[in-house]
Parts: sequence; C-alpha cells; structure tokens
Amino acid sequence: MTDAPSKLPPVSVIGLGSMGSALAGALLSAGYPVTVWNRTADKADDLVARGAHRTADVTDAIRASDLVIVCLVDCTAARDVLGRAANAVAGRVIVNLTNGVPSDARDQAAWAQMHHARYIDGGIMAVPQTIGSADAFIFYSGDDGAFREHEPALSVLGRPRWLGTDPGLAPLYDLALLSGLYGLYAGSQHAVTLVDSAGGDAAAFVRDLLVPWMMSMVPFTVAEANPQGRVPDEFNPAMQVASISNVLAAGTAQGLRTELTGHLLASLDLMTRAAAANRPAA
Ligand code: FVH
Repeated sequence: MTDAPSKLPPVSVIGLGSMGSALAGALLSAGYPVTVWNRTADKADDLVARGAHRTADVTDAIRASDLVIVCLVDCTAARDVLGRAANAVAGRVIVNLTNGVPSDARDQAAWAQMHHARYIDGGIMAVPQTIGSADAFIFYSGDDGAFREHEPALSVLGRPRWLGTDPGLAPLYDLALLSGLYGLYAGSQHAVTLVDSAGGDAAAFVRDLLVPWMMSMVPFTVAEANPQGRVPDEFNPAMQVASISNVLAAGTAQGLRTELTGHLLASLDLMTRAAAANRPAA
C-alpha cells in the first residue's frame, strides 16, 4: 500500500546545517512534502530516509516548491547560492532565515524583486533542538501577502512573529535580542571567572547563586532600559559608578583577562555620564 499524497503544499529547504536540517525535519513531521538541497549532499541522507526529496542542483530544489526556505551559514553564502539559481526564482516566495544585518535583507529583497520573486526575511529565535516546539519563535518581515499565504507552513517551525514590510526589521529585532543575550553571557562569564580565580566552586556558584539571582534581577534591570540611555533615579548613578569600578578592580586584582570587561566599561560609561548630569552646579 502506498501513502496517500500529501494535501499540504510542497516546501523546499536550501541548506542543511544543524538549523536547516531541523527546519526540514519539522516540516516532514508535519506532513509537508519537502525537497532539500545542500552543498554537501550526504547531509540530506537522514531527511531522505524520512521522505524528503533531494536534488543535486539547487535550481531544481527551488523549482520544486512555491515556498523556498534558505538557511545557510551567512548572507554571502545565501547570496551566492541564490545568485546561481537566479533563473529559477520567478514566482517563488523566498524566506531567508540566514542570520544577517538589515541591509543584507533589503539587498536580497531588491534582488528577489528584480527576478520576480517575493521575499521575506526571518530571524530564528530558537536552537535546532527547539524548532517545531512551543519554545521556538521566528521574526518575519518583508512581503506581507506572501507571509499570510505561507503562514501555516511557517508556523510549523515555531511561532511566527510578523514585524512589517521592511525586510530589514526581522534581522534588526533578531540582532537586538542577541545583543541582550550576549551581554548576559559576557557578564556571567566574568562572574564565573572571578569566583574561579579565588578557588571558589564555579559550578555551585552558577547553580545556587548566579542563575537564581539573575532570574530575579533580569526583569527589573531590563525594564529600565530605554532608547535615551537614561538612568532611573533609584539607580543612583554615582553609587553605580563606585560598584562597577569595584567589580573592575577586583577582576584586575585577581588577574582576569580584560577582554571580559567590555560590558562593564559600557555600563560604567553610561553611569558616569548620568552621574555628571545629576551633579549639582558648583
Ligand atoms: N544553530 C543555531 O543554534 C542558530 C540558532 C539561530 C539561527 N542560526 C542561524 O541559522 C543559520 C544556519 O545555521 P546552522 O546552525 O545551520 O549552521 P551550520 O550547521 O554551520 O550549517 C551551515 C550551512 O551553510 C552551508 N554553507 C556554508 N557555506 C556555504 C557556501 N559557500 N555555499 C553553500 N552552502 C554553504 C553549509 O553547507 P555544507 O557545509 O554542509 O556543505 C550548511 O548547510 C545561520 O545563519 C545561523 O546564524 C542558527
């Protein structure tokens, strides 16, 4: 007995690194007919075993579906791969989930328009393990008609979050969230290194102190961030300058690498300027 053909529209996935493979896998699990292409062809083996169709040529993968999802290492690779398939993209909706800057997205959208394709850029706020789960969400911006048309298939990957018709918005919001995350990572790394340098139990410090404390402080601290860099009165910037200077001094005394202090210097600069603005005139 053969399986009944899927009533769902076909989707092509270009790029089968860890993320592209997870995207294609989620679509297969949801019953979509999936065509895949990857520079290194054997990375498609598992997906083919699950029912995906593999093409040797990227052009054939793009021709196979109206919806083409691109997920490559960077925007240079995405531009090169799509550029080689320029004669196949007319009439297609290209959803580029490759991480990039807003101007990459706008350039790629203009290129797509020139080749009679509709373009959506996206920012994946998930890791491969969470694709297809309630924990994953993905920013989208660009051609809104194309987005509404293909929202059901895109919803399979993670909760879609539409940002508007400027294709640069999805990468901008993606990078803004990553900026917050990397600040948290840099701060945590400095904290752990400081405890470790004094012979402390870094694992216990992370488990029992850093994680619970950060969890309780993050909502409050983040809520005070504002586009003007204005420091709220209750923060008392002069007091913050003293505390941050002490963190820096302790790190230096413990022989910590200065590369870990960038986030502290940024906060010190902000607080120093706020303290100067608050100082009563002599
Ligand atoms: N993995 C993650 O946790 C993050 C989560 C947030 C979103 N990112 C972005 O997703 C894009 C792809 O990331 P990835 O994790 O799949 O990356 P890799 O596993 O390293 O796979 C890279 C794929 O790109 C192909 N590739 C690289 N260079 C070229 C090229 N010049 N021409 C054609 N394809 C190229 C590579 O092919 P191959 O090496 O297997 O032949 C992989 O398919 C990325 O933008 C993240 O920022 C993931």
